[in-house]
Amino acid sequence: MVSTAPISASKNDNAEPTVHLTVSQAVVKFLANQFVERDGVRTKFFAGAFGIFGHGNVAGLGQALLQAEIDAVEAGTEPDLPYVLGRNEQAMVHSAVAYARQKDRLQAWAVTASVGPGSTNMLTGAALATINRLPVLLLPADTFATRASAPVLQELELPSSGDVTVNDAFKPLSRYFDRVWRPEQLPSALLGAMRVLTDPVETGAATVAIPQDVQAEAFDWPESLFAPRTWHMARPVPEKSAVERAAEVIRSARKPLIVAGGGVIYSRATDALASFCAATGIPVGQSQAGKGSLPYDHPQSVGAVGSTGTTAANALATEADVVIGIGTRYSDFTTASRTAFTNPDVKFVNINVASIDSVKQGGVSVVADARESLDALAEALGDFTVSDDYRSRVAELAQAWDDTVTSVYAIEDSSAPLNQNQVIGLANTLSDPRDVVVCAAGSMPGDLHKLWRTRDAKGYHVEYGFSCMGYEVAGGIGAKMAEPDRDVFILVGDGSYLMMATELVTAVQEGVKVIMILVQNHGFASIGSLSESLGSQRFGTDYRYRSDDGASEATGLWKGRLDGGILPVDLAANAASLGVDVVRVNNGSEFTDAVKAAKASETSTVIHVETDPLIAAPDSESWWDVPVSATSTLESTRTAYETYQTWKKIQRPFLRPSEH
Ligand SMILES: Cc1ncc(C[n+]2csc(CCOP(=O)(O)OP(=O)(O)O)c2C)c(N)n1
Ligand SMILES: [Mg+2]
Repeated sequence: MVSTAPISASKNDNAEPTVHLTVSQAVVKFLANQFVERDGVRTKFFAGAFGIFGHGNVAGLGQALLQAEIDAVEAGTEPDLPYVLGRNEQAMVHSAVAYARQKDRLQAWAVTASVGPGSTNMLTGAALATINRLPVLLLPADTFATRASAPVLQELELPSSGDVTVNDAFKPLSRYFDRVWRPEQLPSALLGAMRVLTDPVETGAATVAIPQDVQAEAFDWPESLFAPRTWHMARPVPEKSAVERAAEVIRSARKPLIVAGGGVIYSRATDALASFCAATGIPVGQSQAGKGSLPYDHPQSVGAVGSTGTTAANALATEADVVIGIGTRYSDFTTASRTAFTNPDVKFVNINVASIDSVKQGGVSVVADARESLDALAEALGDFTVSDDYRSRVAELAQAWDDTVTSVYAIEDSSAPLNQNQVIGLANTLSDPRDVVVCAAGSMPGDLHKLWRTRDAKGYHVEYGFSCMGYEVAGGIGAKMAEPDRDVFILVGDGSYLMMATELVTAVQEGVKVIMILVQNHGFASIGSLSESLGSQRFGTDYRYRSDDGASEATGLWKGRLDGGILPVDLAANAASLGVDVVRVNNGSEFTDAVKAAKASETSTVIHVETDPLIAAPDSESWWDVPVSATSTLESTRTAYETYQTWKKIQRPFLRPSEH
């Protein structure tokens, strides 16, 4: 029964002092007081807030950021949450995510956008963050909680539901989603977001949508909401029995192969991996996110594995009797769409902090931090080592691939036009070991995966979870903001550049220096060659005028095929118009001079180079599953379908019964 007696005097009065602030001011104050700690090192978690204002956030979060900035200027300190104006909301999320990646997820950004299109522009960024397991706090503005003036500009107005707004589209793309209809909900929403952002298993986009009226509403917040909070970033240790099971399988191996993913780098397990494989002799193939987990010239490094792998890693993958995945999501590119590991007796050991990844191929699952697991496994394996024969075979294969790289990097005539392999080679050899290469979509990610000689764990930044055209410029800027002491080389195709070159303006505004290599090949070299290999004849992949081939005389509406002359676009002039230095280069000698000047410069440079889209990187006899039309009037498609069927026979599901 509920007591109706007077409260006894011994009960404490919990009322604590309060602070009178708007919801937005409370958000800014709270975020400025969040810290993370890992391995005893404590860091301020939020580097700042990117934002583009509109009526949904200008007077709410905009006012709060302004107030924080003015307070800081007056006090001679840093603002609580330094504000950066971007040019496109999607791009701001890319910059934020790239920053977090470069910081091994120990720091992140908030991104605020106006209601409606400003907010939905962030959806692509949300997906990219969540897929790549990188933290970003999204603060989309939402339509009125009170509905006082509904429907407001840019409101969805769904006839079937009064509480759905465009921001509901963030739900499947976010690892945490909340909408703050009332100020009282804010503390739990912020705690929920922080929990996810600082958890290596859960991390991704955390979205807190705040209606525009609620943003501006005042409330009396308990002071403790703004007390500094330190979030411990966990390193879960592996279960003893799981380590024993893993060690038993590895001990039985004669031809083991490690597949290292991004988790190795985020966990800062690269030194542990280097000593583990040096001691055991187990070679290491690397996924896109895992490239850099060993320097390219480490004796056990066999470079990229999978569809865009090296001949060395892919040969070892075919033979491997035990595959040890560490911190990898086993994407289709890493497994060559499950055609890479075809030894009929292959067994898997999967070390991953996220259980979803640890069970992917079947086999032994070790759900734990990469560094902790490597240390435990090294101890359990004692003096286990692969045979001398296997060590020599690994060395031979790695050397053969390195020779291939040397041969495609070579430039015989420094006054001749460059191909893409040579562009990559020059950028690689002219960059310093700690410099960072940034890329995301097109033919370059695959070519970089194969060819780039990575010398530093953070020197390779190719976003290939979402492979989002348009990430390059914004991502490069985020990477540079995270680590100003490294030069950032953005390698971008003309297609990606045209999708989102806008953030060059932000780079100029912020004094963020990047070196951008803009590879003009007049369309999609990547999808062009994919299309050709699938019998689709490079359809729709060149940037060309329409020819009058097949033009419709009947109606005059169809002007012919897109196979006319090359369009007269001048991307160098376009980049120059955004305020950066631009150099047009035509050969190796000019390219070299341009990179040297760009490195010496204090400001951003775009190096514009034309290449032939038909010259590809060396092949590594691998595959990627892209289904071909099963019936066609086109001979090219029918032939491609036959080849497709052959590969499909090799594809294996790799789900094995548990042996333990
Ligand atoms: C946002 C987005 N749209 C479409 C794609 C599919 N896609 C992948 S690569 C590519 C072409 C890229 O062209 P470009 O940047 O010029 O690089 P190139 O292929 O010429 O090297 C396309 C359309 C994508 N990855 N991202
Ligand atoms: Mg192109």
